[in-house]
Amino acid sequence: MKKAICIILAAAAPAFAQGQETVLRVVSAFAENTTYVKNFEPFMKKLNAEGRGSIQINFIGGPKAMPPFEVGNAVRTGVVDIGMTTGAFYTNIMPEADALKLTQIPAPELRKNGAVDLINRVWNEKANMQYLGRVIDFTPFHLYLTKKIDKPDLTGLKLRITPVYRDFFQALGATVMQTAPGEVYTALERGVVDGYGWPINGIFDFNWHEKTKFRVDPGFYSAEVSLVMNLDKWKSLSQAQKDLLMRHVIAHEAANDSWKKVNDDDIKRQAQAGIQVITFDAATAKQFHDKAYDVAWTNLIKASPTYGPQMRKLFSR
Ligand code: 173
Repeated sequence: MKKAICIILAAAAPAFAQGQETVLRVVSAFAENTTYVKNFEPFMKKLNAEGRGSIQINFIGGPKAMPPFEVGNAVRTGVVDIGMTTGAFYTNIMPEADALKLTQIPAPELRKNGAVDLINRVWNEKANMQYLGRVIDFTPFHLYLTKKIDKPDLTGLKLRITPVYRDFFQALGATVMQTAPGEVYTALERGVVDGYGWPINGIFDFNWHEKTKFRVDPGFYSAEVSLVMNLDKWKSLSQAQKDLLMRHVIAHEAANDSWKKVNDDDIKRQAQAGIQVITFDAATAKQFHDKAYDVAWTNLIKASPTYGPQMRKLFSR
């Protein structure tokens, strides 16, 4: 008799757990009016519609709510539940964060080849984060300039950077200055910098086209923006809540090829805005591109001798 009651209660437990609605507080390292947040809005809408009674997203805001370089720590400590941010913005937590820009295969494949498991081992252990999934993919970074160069020599140029570009631009001779995206326009306007690193898309969100004369091709790396979640909060979810959340994340991730069109459109728009493209001959272009990866992997492996080599193996084509 006792046993029967236990079985009934055990069977009912998931139903009770489902009955509790969990509200997840989300902050973005990118501003509300940017393409990155706009692309994320349908995700939140769909999840909130389907997650009624189970999981709800409460979008707190972007850099007005929290400085972009603090989002990682806020997720780590549980001040917020989920951050939409990029690894470069939380290298203060661990050097491996910035390695996500080095992936050369699409995010859904990284789930299959074990890379996401490796990411989660590191993110769990070092950052108290659960890595949920990638919201930007298929998007290279570029160097944008106010002055012309005719070879990949950045000597004498002062460039706005984040950790994404620091080692590479310095290896090419540049002087660098780190700023949040929100400070780039003023830095350009005042002539404090001669250029900046940024993905192929998005410069119009900040009106930087007004101050940009050149873009250097080829691009390099793969711009990474992802959803990361406080690990304790993740563990507190029921299996049904985790499944629901991940189903939406994985569907969103699988639709990331939409960025290809965004990027094509922005390339056209940049040309219309009068931004000239600086190119190199094929051999020099390959050197430029390869150097970006060599410099980044060398430094990552130095900083992370255990995980760096494993990441390189699973992230590279
Ligand atoms: O340039 C940056 O601020 C940066 O590091 C970044 C990373 C991913 C997407 C967009 C910008």
